[in-house]
Amino acid sequence: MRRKHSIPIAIGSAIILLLLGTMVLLGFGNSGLFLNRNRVNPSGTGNPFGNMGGGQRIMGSGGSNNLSQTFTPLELQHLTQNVAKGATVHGNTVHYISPHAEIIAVGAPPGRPGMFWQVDGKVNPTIIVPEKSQITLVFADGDPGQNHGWELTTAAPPYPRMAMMTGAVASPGAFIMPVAPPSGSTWHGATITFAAPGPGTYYYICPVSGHAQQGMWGRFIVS
Ligand SMILES: [Cu+2]
Repeated sequence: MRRKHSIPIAIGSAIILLLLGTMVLLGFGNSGLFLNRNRVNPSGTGNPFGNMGGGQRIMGSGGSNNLSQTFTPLELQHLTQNVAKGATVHGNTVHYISPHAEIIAVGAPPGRPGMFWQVDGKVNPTIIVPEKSQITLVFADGDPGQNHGWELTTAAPPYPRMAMMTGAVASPGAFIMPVAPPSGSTWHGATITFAAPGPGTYYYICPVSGHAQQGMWGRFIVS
């Protein structure tokens, strides 16, 4: 019995080894299949940095940023108007009732000087989401001449110049590599989804050096 099976097993093993070898080669190539899982899904549900976070620091993680999504200012305005359906606004606090929060974060769009976030139409608002929420974050850079990214961090202000080196990404995938500034009415950005971290206070910042320090941050509370 053992002998009869040994030849098919040997052939099977050889095929599996060949396949594995091919996959490893592809995975390390620049145009490798495996890099695709890091791309932002243009349909808006991708999780481009799902392999980050979970308490890991993100330094040295460059290279997987892909400018795969663009918006017009008008599109972002419409998205922002939709947010009101799942949230209530008191002063400068946006309180999500829905466990599926959709947040629209625009980096320093024209109309106001300085480094700031326009989130859900407000300037650096405090965002409150219920615990165990699933969050969809639509991000775009509206700032002519400046790169911006987005990060949900455990680090509290005041921020040093290299704010992204302090604390950790608060939830796996809650990070967007900096994108290019707008070209005309084409604004670069990305959409990510991530699970709310455990109850507590976190902060959304721009990870580009100096930007959080200059005011590009807001509170993010999970209650
Ligand atoms: Cu920035």
